[in-house]
Amino acid sequence: MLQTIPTTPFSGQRPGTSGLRKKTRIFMQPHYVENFVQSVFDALREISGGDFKDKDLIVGGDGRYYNRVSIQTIVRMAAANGFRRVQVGRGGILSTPAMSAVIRRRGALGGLLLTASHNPGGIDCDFGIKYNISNGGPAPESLTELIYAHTRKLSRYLSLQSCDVDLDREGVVRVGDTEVRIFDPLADYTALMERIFDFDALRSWFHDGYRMVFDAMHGVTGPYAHHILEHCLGAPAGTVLRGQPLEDFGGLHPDPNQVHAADLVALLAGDSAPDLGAACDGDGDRNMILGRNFYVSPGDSLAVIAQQAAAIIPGYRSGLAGVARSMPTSTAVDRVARSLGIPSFETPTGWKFFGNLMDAGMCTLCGEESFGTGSDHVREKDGIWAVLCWLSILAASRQPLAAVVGDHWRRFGRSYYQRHDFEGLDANAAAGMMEELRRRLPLLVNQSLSGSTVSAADDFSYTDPVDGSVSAGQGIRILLADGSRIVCRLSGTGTEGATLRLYLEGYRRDGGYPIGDILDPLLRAGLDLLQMQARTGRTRATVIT
Ligand code: VG1
Ligand code: CO
Repeated sequence: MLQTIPTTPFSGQRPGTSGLRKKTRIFMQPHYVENFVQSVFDALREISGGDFKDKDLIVGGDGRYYNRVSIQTIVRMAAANGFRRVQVGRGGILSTPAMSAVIRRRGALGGLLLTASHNPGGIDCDFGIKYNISNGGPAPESLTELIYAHTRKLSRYLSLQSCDVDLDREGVVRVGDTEVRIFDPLADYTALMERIFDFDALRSWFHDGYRMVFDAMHGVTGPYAHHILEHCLGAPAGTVLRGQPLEDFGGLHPDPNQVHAADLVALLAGDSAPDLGAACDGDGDRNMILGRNFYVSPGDSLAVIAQQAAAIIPGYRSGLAGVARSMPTSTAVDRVARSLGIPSFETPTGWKFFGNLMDAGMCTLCGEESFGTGSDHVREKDGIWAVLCWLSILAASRQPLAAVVGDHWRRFGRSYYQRHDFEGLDANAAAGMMEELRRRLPLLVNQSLSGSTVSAADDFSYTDPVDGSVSAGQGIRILLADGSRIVCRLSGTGTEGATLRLYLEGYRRDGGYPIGDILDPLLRAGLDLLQMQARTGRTRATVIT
């Protein structure tokens, strides 16, 4: 029976860098999920002017606490809102890149993803919902702002009375007039990977005795990695660590970086280290790549993949149309683009800004410094895909990973790179610090800084070359004459206080310097400019990656 349930708006339901992310208990308030989901549906209806009777909605999540409850709510609401079909990943599971692949392959209107990505999960941790559009990518800002506008004026939502759907049994059931299909969350994604990569070549790498470990961090990639690496590619059992998705990620922070995946870093530094180490985040869109005693920075990873893809990965044999990176991401890929004679785009932070470029055929590969790498095979960053790229690189070269990156540096030089995160800052203090620096930017130009001179200082504003939309206030960047950069911005994914990210990049022809020699002076300059200690009492970052 259809129900129209009266409700009142919640404040703060504005999607951030990647969907709506809050403490789980906030989502657990009565009507909270319902209000947001109804606002998504109302916004979609406003845009299309039509109904959903010939439309499919895909639903899935990273397996965190409150995933299953939210999915049942969404199924009932989607039925009440008149969708033709709702397709749900078995067990409520879908990685972010798999969601993107499924939406595209099945011609769905879009999908709702239950995830707070790399944020910890559990009743006292974080939860999130994001909507992806029919190209498979995150909703663009025009849509997220429209959704937000609806959350502020919502007065009712639609649902219907029906029992829970069995999420663990594949097949078709009906909820109201809507068909609900529970499908295998691995199939579409695996098929896509088989189309892009030379699975025989990867199999032979394992067959010849090379070894890797993959740390799924108890996130959503466990089942994908077990299936693709161990089942399809013949990697021995035990290649995948922490492969079972857990509602609280085993109490860990499912964030693949040197800090939160320190175990894996230690494993790769040990005596019997494998040839390749990799980890993905909670929802499977981030990746970290390690060689024996060697860490590949995300900017270098993107650059090396861009340089080699056409030669060694069948899916890119016809070459790359262009590459893109978010503004704070290292400029390493720009040098590769120049040598390939292809354009390189600089976008604001967040994968949603790559979508238009890829849809328009202007860019094939893209990446972010935050362990995100991907291509136009989907419209999200893709952790397992990145791992398969590196497997392809190693299978082709048969060299240690460190040698591959060393060769790259010898040819292109090296962008020394670090991000310093200052987490849990007082929100007003953080905003004030940014505001004050923004005000002083014009005065910095031509001043000497960190052994060089400031050649430009601005607050990054992006004009989308496809639709002309403008996104301003996307982060402060201070460019030095020697090619170094200091960038800072406030995070849009945190759920507590404010996080300030300070990004440092220094370029040298020689790849062999200790990283601190190049970046420490830039760090000091950045902290001084921000007046970090005076304004927040902090002298050191919470997390350095
Ligand atoms: C962070 C990263 C950004 C990434 C976003 C979503 O955003 O810096 O590069 O796109 O997370 O990634 P912010 O606004 O906190 O800096 V994920 O894996 O959380 O979807
Ligand atoms: Co993620």
